[in-house]
Amino acid sequence: MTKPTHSRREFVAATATAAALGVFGTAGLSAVSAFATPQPQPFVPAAGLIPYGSAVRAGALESDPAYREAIVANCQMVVAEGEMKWADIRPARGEYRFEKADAIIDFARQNRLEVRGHTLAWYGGLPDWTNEISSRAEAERELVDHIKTVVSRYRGVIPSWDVVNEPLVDFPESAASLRPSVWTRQLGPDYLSIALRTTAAVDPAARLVLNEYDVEFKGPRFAARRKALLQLLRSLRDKDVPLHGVGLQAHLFADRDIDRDGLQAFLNELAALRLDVLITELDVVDYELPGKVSERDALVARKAGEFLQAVCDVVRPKAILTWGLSDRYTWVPIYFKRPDGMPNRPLPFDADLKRKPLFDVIEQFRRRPA
Ligand code: 9MR
Repeated sequence: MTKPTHSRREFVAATATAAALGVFGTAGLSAVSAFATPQPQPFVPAAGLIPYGSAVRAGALESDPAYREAIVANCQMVVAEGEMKWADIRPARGEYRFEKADAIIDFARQNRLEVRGHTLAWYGGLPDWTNEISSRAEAERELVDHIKTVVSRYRGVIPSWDVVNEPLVDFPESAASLRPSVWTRQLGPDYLSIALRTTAAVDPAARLVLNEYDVEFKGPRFAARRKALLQLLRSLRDKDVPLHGVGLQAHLFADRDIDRDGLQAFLNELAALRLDVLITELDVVDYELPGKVSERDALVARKAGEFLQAVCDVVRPKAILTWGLSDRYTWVPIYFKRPDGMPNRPLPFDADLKRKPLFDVIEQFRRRPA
């Protein structure tokens, strides 16, 4: 692994105070009560840098020491790629399984990393049994029970949650164009306020985030998404529904243009609503890019740079997370395999854990003064 340009030491020093305040807790993790630490203190990024983090996989953290070390060396924050989704936590009705989620918390605590929670109310990542939910009362009971159980377990440990994930259809007409799911079928748009209000009630100190994708590009579909999302955010605000931030997933595509003006106008509206901006799942889908690796890596970094420039020129994101650290573990080939059969390279480190130009671009924006 190449030596990172910023050291973990900086972060550890800056978080010593937070540790002293009990942010990370000291208890073992075998008992549920181990998570019942005091309310989270505000996260203090090293030397004013924007904190950087990555989605992680519990299995890989356990089986792959080099990957684990790379995460520890380069991240200040982690988010579970799947282990806190319904499918993992609720494999069967009435059953909660926390082994894998707890393993990530345990890893983060041992290495003084902050954890973001992902995700509580989503149409995806649901276990099959949720298809049997057949009434409004049952849906509300399951959603509320899930949020109460999961959020209270990690109260004081997870200071920021992607409560709502991907609420809109691909090409929305308005805020009413919610993506169909068991939640919209049974609860309609109320599922959003139920999820957000329940999370706030269970952990009043948690920062509540609505996480969405495909809002940064040029073209009518993306403009419609920004417009519908703003409408949705305003309607939540009008109803006094608690919400603190918007997550821009930022699954960028090398062949799509960033709409700098459209994105900045959107971000200015978020600022007017006093909503935080987080970059939550950055990566660059490279399936249509040339095969030559150096050329491809440069184009991936350039695309991310264009996006980060557009964002950071108008707001300072509270965090920048990529959806994985290394090309060794990425969701991209599930949907976007390259036609030439070469492996995808969407992330800041390659499959051998060597740093790529994308890492340097992120680093450059993290270091920009506030
Ligand atoms: O990367 C995740 C993949 O491993 C899972 O199979 C999938 C379904 O749970 O979700 C992927 O993560 C998604 C994230 O939760 C929400 N935004 C899009 C991400 C990539 O598909």
